Amino acid sequence: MKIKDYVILVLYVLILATSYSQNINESTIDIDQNDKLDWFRDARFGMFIHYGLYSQCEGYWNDKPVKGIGEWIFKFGEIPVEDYKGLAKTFNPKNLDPETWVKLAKEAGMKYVVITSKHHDGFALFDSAHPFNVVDATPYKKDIIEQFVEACRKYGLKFGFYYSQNQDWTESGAQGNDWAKGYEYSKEGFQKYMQEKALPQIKELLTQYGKVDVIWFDTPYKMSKEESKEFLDVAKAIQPTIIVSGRIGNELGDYVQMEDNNLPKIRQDFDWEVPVTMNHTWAYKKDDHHWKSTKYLLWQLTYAVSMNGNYLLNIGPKSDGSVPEESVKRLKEVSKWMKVNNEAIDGAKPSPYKHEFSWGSITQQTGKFYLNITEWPTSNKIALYGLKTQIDKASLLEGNIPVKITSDGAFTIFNLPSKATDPYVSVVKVEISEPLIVDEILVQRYDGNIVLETEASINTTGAKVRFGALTMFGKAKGSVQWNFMVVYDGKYKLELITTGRKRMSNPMAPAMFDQGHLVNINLNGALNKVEVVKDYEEKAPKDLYNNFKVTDLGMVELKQGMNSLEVIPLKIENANKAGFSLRQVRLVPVK
Ligand code: FHN
Repeated sequence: MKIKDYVILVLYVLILATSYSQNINESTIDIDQNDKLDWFRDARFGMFIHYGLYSQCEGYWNDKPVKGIGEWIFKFGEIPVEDYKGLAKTFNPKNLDPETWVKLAKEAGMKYVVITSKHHDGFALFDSAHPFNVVDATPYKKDIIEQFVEACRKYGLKFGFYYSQNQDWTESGAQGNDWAKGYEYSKEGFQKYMQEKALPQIKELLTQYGKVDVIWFDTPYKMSKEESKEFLDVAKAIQPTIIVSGRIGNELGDYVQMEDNNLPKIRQDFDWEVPVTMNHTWAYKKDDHHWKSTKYLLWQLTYAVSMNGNYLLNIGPKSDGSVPEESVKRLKEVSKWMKVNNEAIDGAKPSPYKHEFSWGSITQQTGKFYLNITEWPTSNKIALYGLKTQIDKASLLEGNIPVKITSDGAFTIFNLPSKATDPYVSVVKVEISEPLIVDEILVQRYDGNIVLETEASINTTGAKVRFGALTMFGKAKGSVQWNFMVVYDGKYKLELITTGRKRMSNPMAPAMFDQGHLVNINLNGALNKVEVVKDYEEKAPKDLYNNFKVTDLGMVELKQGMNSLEVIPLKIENANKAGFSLRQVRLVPVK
C-alpha cells in the first residue's frame, strides 16, 4: 500500500471511529484520563478467561500430548494452518453458558472479567466480517462474546476483551507463525493484516456490544510505536472511557501489565495488573495437574493489592464451556474467604511500606489497615518498624478476636493468638483515627533476618533487573546496591541467593544452572572478591518455579544504623546457558 493510500485509510478509520464514539458515549467526551481508571483501581480482583478452538484439544494433537501452554498448541505442535482451522468444524459447545463463568467471578468477589475475543490462533469468538469466527465457521453459529457481555451486564461486572493484535498464526505477515511456509512476518504483510483484519475487528468489538470497559492487548513485541498508536487511536476514538492494557506496547497503555505470574518484590507507585494462572496453562489442558493451592492464590491476591496491583486470575474452560472442577473448588473457597475478609481487598489501597514481609502483607482503607497473614509466625507476633500512627484497636476479622499491641521501642508488636484463625489468610483489622504514617526504609526484620531483594536495590548501574533478578549471561555489567537499617548490632552470616534458568514451556523440569562466577561485595566501603557457588539449595518461599541456590560467604559484623551493600559482578560463567541470576542477599543473625 502506498503511503498516501495508507494515510487516507487511517483517516477514514479515525473518522468512522469518531462517529461511532459519538453514538456510544455522548456524555463522556471530556474524560479526565485519570478518573476513568478509578473503578479499575478500586476493583483489585478480576477474572481472565481463555477459551477458544484450542480448548477442544485439551493439550493433545492427533492423540499425542503437545508440550507447553494449552492455547499455544497450534504453534508448539507446528500444526499446518488448514488442519488447525479445521477445528472450527467440530466446535459446537451445545450447553455453553457464559453466565456460569460470570457468576463464579461475581461470587468470588471479582469486579471485572476479561475474555479472549481472539487469541494468537486468529479465531474470533464474535461475529466478524472476517470469516474465521464462531458464527460463520462453526456449527455452533452463535456469538459467544455477545452472550458473555449480557452475563456481565446482568451481574453488574465490568468487562474487557483480550485481543491478540500482533500475533495471528493464521495470517500471513502477522507475527508469530514461524513454522508454516508463507506465513512469515513481513512489514508489508503486517500492515495488510492490521488494516484488513486486526483494526476492523477492534472496531467490531468496540461498536457491537455497547460500552466496553477494557481492551486487553497482548505480546506487542517488535511492534513499532506508530503501529501501537494506531490501535490506541481507534480504540479511544470509539470508546473514550475504555482502559487500554499496557501490552498495547510502546508504553502507550493506561496501566502496566506485569509479566505473567510475576508479582513485584516492592510496591509500585503506578497502576498495574498481573495475570495469573491457576495451574501452568491458560487454556484447558487435561494433563496439567499443577494446581496452585487456595492459600497460595489468596496470598497472591492480598500481596498484589498491598503492592498496588490488580490480580487477574485465569480460568480455562473445557471445550463444552464448563469450568474445570479444580478451578471451581478454588473460586468457591476464595468466595468463602471474601465473605469475611473482602474489606481488606475491595477498594483497598496499597501498603504504606515499600518492602515485603515474611508473614504476609498490608492493605488499607480510610481509618483502617489490614495485616493479611499467610505465614502465621511461630512467635505469634507480628512487628512493624517505624509505625508513627497511634492505633485505636486491632482484632482478627474472623471471630472478632482482639489483638493486643505492645512496643519494644523500634517495633510496634501485634500479639496474636496461638493459632491462625483462617486456613488461608488470617486478617487483622487495625483501626486508626489519624492517617497512616510509617518509616518506609528497608529495614531488618523483627526475626533478625535482613533480606535484600534484588528488585528492591537502588543504583542499578546499567544492570538489568528482570523477573526479580539481576541476570547476565555473558559479560559482567553494572551492579546492585542497597542501603538498609540494622536494628540490632551483631554478627551475621552473609549469603548470596541465585537461581537457575527455567524453560517456561516446561517449568516443572529442573532449572539449568551455572556457578563459579566472580563478584565483588562492597559492604560499607570494604571490598571483598568472592566466588558464587552453590553451597546448598532451599525451597524459595512463594516461588513455584525456582529453588534458591545459596552461596555461604561467611560472617560479617554489622552495627546498628544505616548500612550499605553492593554486589558488583566481575566474571560470569555461562557453560549451561543459565548465567548469573541474583535474587537476594541475605544477612542471618548468628546467635
Ligand atoms: O502468549 C500469551 C499467553 O497465551 C496468554 O494469553 C498470556 C496471558 O497473559 N499472554 C501471553 C503471554 O504473555
